[in-house]
Amino acid sequence: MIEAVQTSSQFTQRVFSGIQPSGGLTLGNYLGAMKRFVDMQGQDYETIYCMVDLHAITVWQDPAKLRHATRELCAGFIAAGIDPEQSILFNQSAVPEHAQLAWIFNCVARMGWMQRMTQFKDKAGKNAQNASLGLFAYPALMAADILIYHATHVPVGEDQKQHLELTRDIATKFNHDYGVDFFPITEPVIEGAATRVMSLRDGSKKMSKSDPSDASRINMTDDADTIAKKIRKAKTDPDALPSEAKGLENRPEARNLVNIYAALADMSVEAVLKDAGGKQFSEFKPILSELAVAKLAPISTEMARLTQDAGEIDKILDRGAERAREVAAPILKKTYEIVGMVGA
Ligand code: AQP
Repeated sequence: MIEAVQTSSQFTQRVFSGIQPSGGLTLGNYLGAMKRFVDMQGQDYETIYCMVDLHAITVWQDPAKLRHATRELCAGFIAAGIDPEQSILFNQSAVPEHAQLAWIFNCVARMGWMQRMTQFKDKAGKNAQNASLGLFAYPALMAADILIYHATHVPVGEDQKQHLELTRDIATKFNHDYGVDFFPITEPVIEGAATRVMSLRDGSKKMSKSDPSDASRINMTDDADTIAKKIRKAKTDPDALPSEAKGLENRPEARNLVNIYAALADMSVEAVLKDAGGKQFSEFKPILSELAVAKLAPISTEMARLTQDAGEIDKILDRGAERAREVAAPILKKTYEIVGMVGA
């Protein structure tokens, strides 16, 4: 018989989020995710952050580059302010419980739910028949990443909202199908000025590490000159900046640069426009570059320094995986019991 399980109100306040080592970190990843991970550390939550390498291989990755990107991402987390003692920091494949729970969730999620996922449609493009099965199943693995820790809060960028809704649907269906209150209904935390940082070349497209155009994004490894050059060349319109946020409507490129400034400066968009309203981009862009370099250079310098010591990074990841398994293993065991698996 299944023992009584926790009720939702008894779940520990626990934050989980991850980033794919599918290339270098972008300013979008930093402002939309990592900077906010740092803000949530040391609050009233346990914080668990992951390099989601199993997600990265849903699209083919060169093995040597994947190894490097995973270590560099770990260095990025630390350089941005994640303390591997205070938070649990590890890579996904080192904790097999993620993939094990994902299989259970593959059997809970419905084909129709997965077929509605816009990220799959975007990433698979016109050639969906040739996309990997893993890319299609990605959101079920993401649900497992979150729920294997009974995470209650997940800070993400706007692009992950639909996957978070699916995570809630999977938890609800599992709880309903097995008559338990075992998995929490996780809250997405999507807030701040930079929940969707756009491409510098096209204000209708998300800034992304896999965009073929390097000029479309600021990489966390870019040096000061490169950052300044990319901002100087960023697409804009001919008008001056408005002095109120509603003046940014239908001006996606202008809105993007103002949002980036606001997020980097920890200011509201309104406060930025109070100062910058009336300025031409020729005047605003250098101010933005200066701020971006001031905020990002210390992180990229520290990231480069830490990345050089692969042995030290591996030790941090190993220790993080050990701590993650201490949380994940009992939750997987209980899930297996609920589902009716014998043994384990
Ligand atoms: N442009 C963005 N603006 C705000 N947040 C963003 N995130 C990603 N891009 C932006 C957030 O970063 C976290 C980690 O994302 P990910 O690496 O797991 O995958 P992704 O969302 O698919 O990011 P990319 O850069 O576009 O990667 P590729 O190109 O490999 O697909 C998430 O919280 C995401 O919301």
